Amino acid sequence: MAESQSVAPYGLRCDHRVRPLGIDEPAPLLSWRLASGRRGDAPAAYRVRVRAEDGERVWDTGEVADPGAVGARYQGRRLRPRTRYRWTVTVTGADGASAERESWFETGMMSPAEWTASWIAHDPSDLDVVDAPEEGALALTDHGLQPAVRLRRAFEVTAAPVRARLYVTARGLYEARVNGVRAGDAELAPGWTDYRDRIDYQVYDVTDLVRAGGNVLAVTIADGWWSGFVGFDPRRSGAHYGTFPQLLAELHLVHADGTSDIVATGGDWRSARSPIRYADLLMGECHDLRRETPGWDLPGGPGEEEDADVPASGRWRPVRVTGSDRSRLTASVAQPVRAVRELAARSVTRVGAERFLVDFGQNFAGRVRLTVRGLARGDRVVIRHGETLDDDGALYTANLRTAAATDVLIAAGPAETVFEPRFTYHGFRYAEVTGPSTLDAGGITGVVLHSDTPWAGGFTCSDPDVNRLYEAIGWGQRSNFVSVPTDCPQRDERLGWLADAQVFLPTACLNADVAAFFDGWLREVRGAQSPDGAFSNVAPRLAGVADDGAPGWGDAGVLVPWHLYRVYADERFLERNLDAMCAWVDHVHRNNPDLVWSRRVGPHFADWLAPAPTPRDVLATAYFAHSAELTSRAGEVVGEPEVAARYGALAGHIRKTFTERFVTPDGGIEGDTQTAYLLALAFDLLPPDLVPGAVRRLVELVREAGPGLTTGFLGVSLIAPVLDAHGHSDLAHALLRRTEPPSWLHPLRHGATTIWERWDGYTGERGFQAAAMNSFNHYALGSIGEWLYRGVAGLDQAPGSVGYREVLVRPRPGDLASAEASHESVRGTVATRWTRRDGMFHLQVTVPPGATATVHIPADDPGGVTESGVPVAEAAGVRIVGTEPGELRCRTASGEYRFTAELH
Ligand code: RAM
Repeated sequence: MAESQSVAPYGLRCDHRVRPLGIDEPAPLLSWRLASGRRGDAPAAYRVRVRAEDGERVWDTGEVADPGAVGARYQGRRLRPRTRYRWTVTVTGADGASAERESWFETGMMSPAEWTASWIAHDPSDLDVVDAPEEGALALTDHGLQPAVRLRRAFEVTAAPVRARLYVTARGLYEARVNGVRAGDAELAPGWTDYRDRIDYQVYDVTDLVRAGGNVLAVTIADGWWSGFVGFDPRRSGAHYGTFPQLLAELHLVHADGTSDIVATGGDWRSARSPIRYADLLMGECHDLRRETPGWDLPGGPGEEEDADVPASGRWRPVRVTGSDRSRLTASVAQPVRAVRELAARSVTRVGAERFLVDFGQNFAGRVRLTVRGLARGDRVVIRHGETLDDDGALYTANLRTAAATDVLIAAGPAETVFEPRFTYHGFRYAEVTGPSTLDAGGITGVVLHSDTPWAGGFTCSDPDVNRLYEAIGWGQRSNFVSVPTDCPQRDERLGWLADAQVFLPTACLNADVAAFFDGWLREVRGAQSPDGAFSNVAPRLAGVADDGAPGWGDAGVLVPWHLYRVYADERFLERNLDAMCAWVDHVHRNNPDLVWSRRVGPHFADWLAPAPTPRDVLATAYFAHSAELTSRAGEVVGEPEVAARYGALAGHIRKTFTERFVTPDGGIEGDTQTAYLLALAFDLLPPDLVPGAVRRLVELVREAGPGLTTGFLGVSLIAPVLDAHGHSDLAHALLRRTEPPSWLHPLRHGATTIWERWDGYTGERGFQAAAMNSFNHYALGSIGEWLYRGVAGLDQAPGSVGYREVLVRPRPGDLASAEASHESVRGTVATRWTRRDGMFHLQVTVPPGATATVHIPADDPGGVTESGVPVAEAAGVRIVGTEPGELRCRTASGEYRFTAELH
């Protein structure tokens, strides 16, 4: 087969991950991106072939003529558990040339019946519970903190296996080792799910770690979300799912002769308390290095024999078997949390005899790695974390509420010691280190943790402030995509709030490939739905935050799958969620038969933290209409015409009610707030004749405010897109560049490196907002990121398009000199770049193979626009589709285009 110079697949993924281990899905999606160096290239057909590792051909699609395809759902022979499958995709271009790429995926256990392991734990009566550190003024009513424990099992093999896989999870958090070497690089595994319903397990390839002779599988487990502190409810602050951590693991060894062995957790394991005196996600972690027992994770290490000389605290004993319920185990579908990058200390300042203040220059989620020497045995090093400094330059921790966020090291002696907590993370920019007599910048590093969703976007423009805003938005995403999308990483909260996720999702999807991450989280959203159809406010659901979903919060259960479908062109987002979407809309409808959503509104957060409150019924009813509409569209996509018709009709009725109840004949909306108009316009609630009046009033309100915004969490995500869609991108730019609060640039003027929870988290006049709710790392207000790509840089997809099949390029230069954005879409790279110089506008566009683009080129003289130096009318792959004053519109095939227009 001739390797083509034209269209070729790359970026092969299975269920949105690259070469995943542990696929439990019986029909995973095999997908690829497309690239080509030639303009106008398009795929004509694809062929996918899958073989099991023994060579058996399990699937061959044959040549499928489908120029739109960038993936195929597996429909071959039934996949076997714990098996590697190699697959190839061959893409044939319209020119007849073809190119092939190969990848693999490996199945997991696929069924609970495949497991043999039992849950094991260290005898909980041997766990000495300590009080959490006092910093943070804890009300420890229901539990204290307990040590992490170690569990181990020695085993012999006669010859090194040809393959070894560790299938492992915990009720709690685990870190597994084979012969002293860590298995994989997942952090905070198995991640947070509602453990009552689902517990994720992970799979690691440990073939290189198992050897002939004696081996040890050794695992440390800690409380984590299972039995540690989670959330903010003082009556239910911790131990939400259980009271002590437990482990379940199976090591599968496959030998050269085809036989296999399993080393599974069970009564033959031994356990001991670890030197980690406690480890908690909110409170922090304490390592007592005096209790370290080197070699505990190696063959022949402690634990093999009863050792009467070892103090009780470190004695190894038989584990307790706590059960064998494997029915809730599912392979994790998302990328794990990883230590993704490291930040050097920007400065280390001595602030006391043995006290230092470290600035990492960036607010983030993670922890520090500290190297110290010269400490006496028993000396303590205490590391406190904070997002900012108070007006006296001291670490500010009041906004952490009860989260102590304090790590402690107890030294064993003067030798150099490296300390990095394992089972906690904090949201911070600054660390205060008390204990060592010296500390320099080389001795401390910031370790950034987040769900390792591949970064897929970029944006820069000629305004450095806007670039800093973009960076802050990205850091908000990194800091809060930690196993689930959280509101904030620092205080005693860190919950998967639905509205925050919903408003930020479009930005998140442009920044990174979050398909697998949200696929995982949507299981929690569905799992948290009440029997009568109410989505929740947080997912995973948590006692204490268990009311019905509020308008805009619960609706995320509809909006999120819909948006993911549009970005990732994977219909399963709708198939898997459609029933839940219908149940949600039915629930709201059942309780509000008059179609004004005023009952069962949960804690009605309205337009949370908005400077101007929008009437609750207006906001709720707008969301009701929108959810009904999207449910209808979802029904249409997945081939449920009855659903499409029923919810489509309902949406129409709600829109009518909305207009009758809340809209005046000239397009004025009850409450007369920016958000009221934004919701009505964004969700298409108004009859066409009322739209101009509503837009006019919105524009007045924005102008009257400064121009400025008076929106909260919900309204803010709509303001720039709606203004832009109605011809007022100039105002969107004015809001973007505004520096007085409320604005995005105001926090940056006060040193922000992430997005704040509140527009006025800190002001020059008033100082800090109330500490009870003042996060400096909340991504919700960062939803403007979407418009940086779609508006400023002009990188978008057409309204009806799915998976960037129809790219829309419509830059909004404002008075900027340049901007550029790129996005690694499911189809391939989409990119725009424009500059404005000497009265000329240069626009470069990249369209992936198989896609087309509609390009709007701002031009004083639309007739004079050129592409790569020739008049557009003569350019290959370009067709003029419209000329308006100040703009030329054309359609392009795939490839790269360089337009030039006169623009003064
Ligand atoms: C706050 C959270 C979250 C928001 C809810 C309503 O506590 O920070 O961001 O969605 O309240």
